[in-house]
Amino acid sequence: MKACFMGLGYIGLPTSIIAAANGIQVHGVDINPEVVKQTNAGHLHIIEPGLEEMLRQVVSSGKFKADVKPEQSDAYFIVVPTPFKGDHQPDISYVEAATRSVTPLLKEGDLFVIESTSPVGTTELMAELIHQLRPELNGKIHIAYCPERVLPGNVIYELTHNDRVIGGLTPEATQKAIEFYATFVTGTLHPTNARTAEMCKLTENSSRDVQIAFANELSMICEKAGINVWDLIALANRHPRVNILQPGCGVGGHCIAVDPYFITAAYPEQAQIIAKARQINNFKAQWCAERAKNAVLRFQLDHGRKPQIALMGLAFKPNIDDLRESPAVEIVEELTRELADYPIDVVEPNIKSHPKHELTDYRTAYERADVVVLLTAHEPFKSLKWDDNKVILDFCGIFRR
Ligand code: SAJ
Repeated sequence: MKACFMGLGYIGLPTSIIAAANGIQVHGVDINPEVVKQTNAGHLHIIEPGLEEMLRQVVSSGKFKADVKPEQSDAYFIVVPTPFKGDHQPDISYVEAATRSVTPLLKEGDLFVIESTSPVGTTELMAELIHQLRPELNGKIHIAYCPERVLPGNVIYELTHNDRVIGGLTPEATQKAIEFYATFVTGTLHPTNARTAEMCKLTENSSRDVQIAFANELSMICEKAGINVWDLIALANRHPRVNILQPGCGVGGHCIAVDPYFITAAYPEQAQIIAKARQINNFKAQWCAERAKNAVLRFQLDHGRKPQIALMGLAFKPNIDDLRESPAVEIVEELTRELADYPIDVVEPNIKSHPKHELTDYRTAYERADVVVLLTAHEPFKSLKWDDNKVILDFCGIFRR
């Protein structure tokens, strides 16, 4: 069995490496020649624990080869990004380009799977495209959609252990795709149709976004009501059927803050809660920035001097070095711009340097700060001691006060 993976990014690369480690002959394709060069040399261009060793093994065993062009295979996987164009309208042009580039190689009986997060109907659209370009293959290619659901940082475990949803355009295509994934997935493979599988991926991340929006809304209500939101949520969660998530300074990353727009763009009239949740989670970052600015100005009024400020955390979630779509970065940008003539320390313990901000050690920044703004709940921050002499804005629940 030979498989061609189109896209060697955060999902395509780990999936193709794990497939190769399980006996599949893999041809991994990326349009970036530097990625191809590094990958063939056994260097991982993404950060993922344990994966580089696996890459080296499959490269040296000859099971994995990266290239800038696809090669004839038995199965093709589209794992390219689906960004936005204009006002949060999904752009499937990379999926289309990857589909076009493998179409000339297709032969009867092949499997063609889209993994890229995609608007509902994309698999059908790509099937039409393939049939248009290769009419003789109409009905002879097995086409399916199979979303991934792994958590960056735990990819090797989750790629092999998580259940997966597999939706073919025909029951035979679903079956063919299930047989492929069964070579390396020990979780249950759930058969469905392509549209349901596409919607399932969007639903999972939208569900989490809506639940986080609920926690963020509670945090803003509690501030007005003079209630500790962390205590409140912990107490409400003692109910056997309540499980509220944690508030923060907004929602970041490339998935949860993005995928709901795939639904709202296509179904604007129906997707009311989903759209509102996006607004609330975006607004939460502005709300935090406003609170921080007010605290700084209040300190200056009360003490007759400018406070030393510590902005703690840039990553989009705890204990990672990923700053993509991070609300903490958005808040730090706004505060360093609007409070440009104030002494500010920016802290991010998971990265060595930042192109724009000089980084300060978290203990030094905390100790000398008058106003502390906690943005990301990194583990090391939990060792800091609460200090009544500081104004501490704990947006991510380090002190739970
Ligand atoms: N967050 C909160 N409160 C919480 C939980 C998370 O504010 O209680 C925030 C985080 O700080 C972060 C954002 O939400 O800014 C997203 O973090 P996350 O850990 O919830 O999720 P991601 O974006 O790292 O990964 C998600 C996962 N999806 C779900 O949990 C439904 C993952 O399984 C998906 O594979 C991934 O999106 C993806 O690629 O789609």
